[in-house]
Amino acid sequence: MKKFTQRSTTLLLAAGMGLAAATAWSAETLQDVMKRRGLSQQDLLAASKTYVPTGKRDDFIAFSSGGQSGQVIVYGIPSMRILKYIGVFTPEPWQGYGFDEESKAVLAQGRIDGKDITWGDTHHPGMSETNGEADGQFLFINDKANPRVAVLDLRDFETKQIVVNPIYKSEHGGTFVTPNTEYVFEAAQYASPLENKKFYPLEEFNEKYRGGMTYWKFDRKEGRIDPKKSFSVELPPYSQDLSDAGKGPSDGWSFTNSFCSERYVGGIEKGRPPYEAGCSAKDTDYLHVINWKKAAELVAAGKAKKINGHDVLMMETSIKEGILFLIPEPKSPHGVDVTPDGTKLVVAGKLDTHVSVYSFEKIMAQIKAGKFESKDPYGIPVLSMKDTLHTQVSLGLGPLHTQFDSKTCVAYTSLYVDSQVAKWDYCEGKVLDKISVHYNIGHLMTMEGDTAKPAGRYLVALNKLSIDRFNPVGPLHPQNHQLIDISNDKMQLIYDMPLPLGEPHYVVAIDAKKLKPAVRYKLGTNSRTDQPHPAAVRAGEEHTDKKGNKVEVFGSLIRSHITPETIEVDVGDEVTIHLTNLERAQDETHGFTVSTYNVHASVEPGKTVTVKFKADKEGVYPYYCTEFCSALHLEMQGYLLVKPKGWKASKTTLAAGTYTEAEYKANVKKVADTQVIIDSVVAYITSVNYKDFPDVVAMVDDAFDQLGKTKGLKEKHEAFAAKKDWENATLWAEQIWQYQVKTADLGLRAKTYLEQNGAKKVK
Ligand code: RUQ
Ligand code: CUA
Repeated sequence: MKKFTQRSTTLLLAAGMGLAAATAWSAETLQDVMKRRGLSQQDLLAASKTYVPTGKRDDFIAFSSGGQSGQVIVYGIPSMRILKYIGVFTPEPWQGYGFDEESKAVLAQGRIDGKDITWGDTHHPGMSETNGEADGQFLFINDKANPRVAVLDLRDFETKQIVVNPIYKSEHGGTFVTPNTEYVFEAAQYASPLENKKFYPLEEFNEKYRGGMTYWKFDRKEGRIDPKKSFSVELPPYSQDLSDAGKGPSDGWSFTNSFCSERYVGGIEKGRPPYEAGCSAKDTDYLHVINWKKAAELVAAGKAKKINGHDVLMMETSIKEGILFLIPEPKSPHGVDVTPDGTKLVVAGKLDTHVSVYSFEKIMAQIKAGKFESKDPYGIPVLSMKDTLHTQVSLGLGPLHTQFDSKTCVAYTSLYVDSQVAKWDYCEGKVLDKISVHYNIGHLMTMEGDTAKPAGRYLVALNKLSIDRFNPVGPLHPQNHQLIDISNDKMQLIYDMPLPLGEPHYVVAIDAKKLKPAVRYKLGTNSRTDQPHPAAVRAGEEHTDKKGNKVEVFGSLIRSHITPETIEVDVGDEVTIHLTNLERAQDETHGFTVSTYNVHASVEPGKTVTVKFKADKEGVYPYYCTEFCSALHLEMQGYLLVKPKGWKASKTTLAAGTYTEAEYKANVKKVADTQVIIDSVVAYITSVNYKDFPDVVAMVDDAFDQLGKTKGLKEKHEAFAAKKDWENATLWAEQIWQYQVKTADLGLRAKTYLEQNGAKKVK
């Protein structure tokens, strides 16, 4: 401890006086490095396109599905540096997600039939849009296995809500948003009876099993889905797959693919060929075309039927009201993607070498003229494929998904079997370029490529297999996200990123400038509800209540101190600990845990978090801060004392330390020396235009906040010294220094910031 103290004083002195260690630059040249590492010119070019120097930031932020982890992965483009994993459908310890009461309440919304589901098969993230453009406010993501949708707020990158689909048993084609995020929608995948827990044998598949499209109403002001205003459209058991929302001229409509419209069931155990044969026997499946705007009006007019308490527009009604149509599409398609101008939709064939481009105008003309080539077995009008197609283009084997460029008419389609990306022109119907990827690409993604205004520049290939691309880590391989530069005529592969968390089906990216995340919460916020936390406290308001066997602690956290530092309870008590992080400083997160009680909280500046447990084991349980928040982070500690039944104290005083006058004097000198540094830093900061730098203003406020806490302590240690109580005198002097260190730390950070960002002398 002593040693550390001396060293940090020296460090502070060194930094305060602007001393820096001498840096010896390597004498190696670029050519030397290329030779030593076996790099080509091409490699260097790729490196220079992705390298983001220290202190600089990425241009785009990507939100990737975390696949089976049930999380969202955030990374930067072009550096491909991972910035965050966000807990969504599954507990995530770092963020205390699932370990504190506020986040447990969010996860509890995702329970199905009263049971916790602690995994998720996350597939498709979708960003909120305003006028068809990505607005950086919210992110949505679905769970295919357990049909759920989550809402994340991009002000704090936290999961705020989980809704369970009331009528499906699985869903894949979600989440997609309408151009003003009026609705977030998802399509059922594997057909099943819509009524909860109803059993029908497979022999009644055609009659009793159903698919559907669910339109979740999003309340942007609340930042939540409103299940009461949401509805579904009942569909035949055709395995509805990926979908997209119309935009521009096609706004108000949604488009959904399907596979296995053969309605084949049974397989081997029923003495029939397997699903894969039965589900791809016919040449075509159905593209579902739905007028969701009109569907919403019909639901509002009371034309829906309640199933499991949820409004469902039955097929009969949809047919009668003319809001549901089918168009044949080449068999077993995968993605359907609406072009940025909303005039066309691209359907990828999967088992066909073609992508089919449908014209929205032609679709509408056929519907208006009532020209249907047939009806499906449920009576849904079927439009002619020939009469609605704009063009078909042969791209290669296994086309899956399509994304768009900022350049008009330019699209990119993933070719799963060929392991390639095809760049092509969907207006003229011709291939422009192809590039190999590694390997077996599923989705692909361009910057804001789902929106009315794609940003171009980069494309990410989400490859299902990585095989030999990375250092081997056992039979389970990471996925491979490959970054491709699309700013020129020829595509160039520039980076391989292993993604080690589940199979990330899809990812979306947004211009980093559109994101405006907060750095702190308003003091005392429950971040999961965005409301003031009823158990929040300000400094000095901390207290503990005990009623019967319930102990409730209203505490706080600030460098480097947990209030309270001792919690005494009786065995069997129910303990609730609320903690408010009183910090204002950026990045001053404190964590909190109690030994062996399986609780953890991440408490960012301003946040209030609650942990709860039953103190069912007598004994001594240290609690501490789990984030290395300050030089005295390890000392940010306390004890939970769980007393046995009928326990009586025998001693009532704590052991005294041994301190001398010399130690006291040394501490007083240390305080005086540190004050000199603080004064010099303050003199520098106030000599420049620091008020023009909001980040610095926040740091300076925080620094003075810390320094303000020394008030009255000088009188205190001097009074103890007068009584020759060297322990109290020394420790209170030390406490002044603790506040000074935090002040100086902030002041030096502010000074460095100002020096590096061109602050100018005032006066
Ligand atoms: S899927 S590889 Cu789950 Cu989006 Cu197409
Ligand atoms: Cu607070 Cu470590």
